[in-house]
Amino acid sequence: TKFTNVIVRRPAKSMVEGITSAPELGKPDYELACKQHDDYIAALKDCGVEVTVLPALEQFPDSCFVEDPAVVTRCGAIITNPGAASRNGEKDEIEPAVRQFFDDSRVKHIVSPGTLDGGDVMMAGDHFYVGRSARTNEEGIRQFFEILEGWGLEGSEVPLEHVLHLKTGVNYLEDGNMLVSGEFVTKPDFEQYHRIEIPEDEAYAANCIWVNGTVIVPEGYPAVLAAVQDAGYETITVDTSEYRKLDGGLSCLSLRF
Ligand code: CIR
Repeated sequence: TKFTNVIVRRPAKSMVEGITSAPELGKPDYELACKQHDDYIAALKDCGVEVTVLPALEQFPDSCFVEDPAVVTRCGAIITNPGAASRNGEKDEIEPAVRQFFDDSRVKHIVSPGTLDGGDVMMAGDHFYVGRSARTNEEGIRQFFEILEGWGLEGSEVPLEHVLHLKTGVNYLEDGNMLVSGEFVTKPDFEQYHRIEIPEDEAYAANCIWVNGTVIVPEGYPAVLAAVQDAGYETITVDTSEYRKLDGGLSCLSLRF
């Protein structure tokens, strides 16, 4: 795998009204979130990718989390049907940006009653793991697998018990290395990988991203940083504290392809 392009979207001031399961963490600070977003873009550029920066969308408080309304593979793009009502319209906003990179024949859609959030999709080579979650339903997964098959790719479903999205708890670092936390430590689906286990108190940092040999790690999680470095990766840390307040992390903030 090698990524050439990344799409991000600037956070909106309305992000303070974004969906969260952890209101006790407080509302995000918009100015700080912008600074963190700048740092995120800089880190991505250091990994050698071209970054397309889309403008903020005030009508969608969670729209900086571009990973959810689309899944982009080397074969084509899938515009999803996001499972949260306040986010569903984000799919129409991401589509034109994705179309800049793919011919019409290579852009597919998940349609109602199927729902799917890109955060539930994890690519490991030509295999795609899809979490069945509160956002991603059986019909959405069925449609997704049908599209993959048309491209000669394949997938398997992973039932989720505790986390919002699949990639909240597990992320593939290429080279057979899988970062796993919580319910994913023992799931048979990932037995075949070299699993790097994350301590419970650093579970948030399971959401790291591999970009062309470098792993971007959220700032402030020393055990995870050490484990990723021990696995042989160059690392860059980026503070995502303001996105964490909305259950979002490093992977959620970009489409990488
Ligand atoms: C949401 O609940 O949809 C946003 N507040 C967070 C989305 C995080 N995205 C992701 O894990 N891919």
